[in-house]
Amino acid sequence: MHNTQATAVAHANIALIKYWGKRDDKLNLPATGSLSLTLDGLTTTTSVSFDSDLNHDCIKLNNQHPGESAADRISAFLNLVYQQVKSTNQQRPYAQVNSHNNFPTAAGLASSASGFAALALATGKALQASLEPGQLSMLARRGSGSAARSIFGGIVEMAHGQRKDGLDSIATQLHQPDYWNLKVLIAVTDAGSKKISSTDGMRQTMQTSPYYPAWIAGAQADIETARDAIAAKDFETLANVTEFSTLKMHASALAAQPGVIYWNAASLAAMHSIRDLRAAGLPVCFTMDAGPQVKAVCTAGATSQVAECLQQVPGVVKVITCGLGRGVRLQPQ
Ligand code: 2P0
Repeated sequence: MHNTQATAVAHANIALIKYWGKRDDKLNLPATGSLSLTLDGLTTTTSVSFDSDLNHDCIKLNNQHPGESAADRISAFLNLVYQQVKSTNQQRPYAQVNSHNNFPTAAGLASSASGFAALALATGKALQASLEPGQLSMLARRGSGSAARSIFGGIVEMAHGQRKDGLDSIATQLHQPDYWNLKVLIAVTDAGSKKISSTDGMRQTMQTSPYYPAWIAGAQADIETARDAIAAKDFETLANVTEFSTLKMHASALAAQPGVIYWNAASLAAMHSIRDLRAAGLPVCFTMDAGPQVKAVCTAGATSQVAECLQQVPGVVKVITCGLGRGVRLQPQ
């Protein structure tokens, strides 16, 4: 190998039924399954070029050198893909990695899902391997649990899996992006980066929250409820179980020691506004992740009313509207 290059594009995703907690740290296996929407609006484009003339990895995220820990995480991921693809423990060639998000990373929106999904495909291709979607999902999961879902477009389910080696902890597509015209409106309430990472928040919850066992106990039933509601296009049932899952996830985190609080005043105000809209008959519900942004999920016809309402919530600085997006793919050279 002298110089081999590939570029891949992936979208972020938002979980309706949440992943929160791990059954294995090293293999990054989730303690629960999850169910998500892949978002067309939030896109990462990543190119990987292995070059035998390099004497270290050259990594840039949005044209800047990332911090040491982010760079180490990416180099470790390149090692993993190389070992899997080449079935070897030999030292790999170094690589140049350039990754760009079309959304503000500083807005506290998760970029690890789209980031590791794009990196998995670009790295595999640059190594001249053709990886099946299931293999890509497994690799992406090692980078970040939510990245396993961004391999696929539309509506996606991530399996908890039973195996210790994680071979069955992969995502699959439930429905294509055009199956249901749903929109996700992201109400940005804080442009700063998040204070407690998902990985740390999960660990603290698992280790100290008395509500963690209850969170785990109900997760599978929530997935089944959501899967059935989606199959029937029953928005109301989907809305109820979506809010149930996110509120239970946050309740378990809030009850950790010390409590993990991702919400700010505007987050709470936005959740109330969304509840008010639903009470008035609009098909909309909320979900929140490991940060203060609130995501409203609605049917397409409700989009403008939901956007107007969110824009008026005190503390909401920006609203980003997304539809359902495609899975990871290569960018033609
Ligand atoms: C989710 N989140 O299902 C949940 C809900 C955030 C809250 O997946 O430790 O960055 O890298 O596997 O994937 C974010 O967690 O965590 C996440 P790691 P990740 O979307």
